[in-house]
Amino acid sequence: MITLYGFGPGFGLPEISPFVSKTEVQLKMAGLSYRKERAKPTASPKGQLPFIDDAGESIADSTFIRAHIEAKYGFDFDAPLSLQARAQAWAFERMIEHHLYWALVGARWIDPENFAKGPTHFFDAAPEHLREKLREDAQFRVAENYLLSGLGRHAPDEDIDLAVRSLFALSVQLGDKPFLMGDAPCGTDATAFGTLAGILTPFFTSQLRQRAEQFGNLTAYVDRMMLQYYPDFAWTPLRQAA
Ligand SMILES: N[C@@H](CCC(=O)N[C@@H](CS)C(=O)NCC(=O)O)C(=O)O
Repeated sequence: MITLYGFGPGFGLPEISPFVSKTEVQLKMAGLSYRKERAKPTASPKGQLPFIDDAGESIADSTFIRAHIEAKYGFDFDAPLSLQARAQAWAFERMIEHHLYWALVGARWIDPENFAKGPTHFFDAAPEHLREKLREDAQFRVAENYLLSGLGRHAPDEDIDLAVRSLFALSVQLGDKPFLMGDAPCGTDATAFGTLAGILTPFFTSQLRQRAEQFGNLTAYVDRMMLQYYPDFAWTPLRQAA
């Protein structure tokens, strides 16, 4: 049995981390049974979540977990795709994980109101005399990474404008197809879903979310994916909420 280690539900989402969501959806796509446990990133061999334990073997990083599933269980996430479409799906995945994801991080961690509403609560169980310091240190570390990502170097409106270019690219790629690369889901759909749902969750208010909501096909896509992979989760469809 596979154990998936993640953060768990929160922020109006079945899983708060886009990367853990990606892996969870890929486990579902592959039809593998798994159980899920909460863990701290420090418990992971690579210091980040997700990681999995598969019969005593520990695998960290969502992309290596995917490779493990493909190798061990013979499941090809991109089975219907041509070689060129596989290359495009990989490029979109890199755009989502290395660009769009950072805009989500900025909206959650740098925006003071969203930080107070969300990530600050990661430290609620810490001893009171340490709590505020732990919060400040974590926010500082994330702000540093945001800067290093490149997106955090721009003025607040500029980073959103850049992120919107990636949203536009995704929206154009999706068009009126059910999934990013066609009629069937592929591995990158799990990635896109994790990050888009994280941006669009009604839990946080942000300029990024407002701009993302303008892409009607992306909101409908998140609603569809949520229904398909988390049918029991209490998600108010974005189209209905708008
Ligand atoms: N490349 C990694 C990225 C994972 C990642 O960034 N995880 C974040 C949560 S979304 C994390 O654990 N952050 C904690 C940290 O970096 O200390 C993957 O694909 O799994």
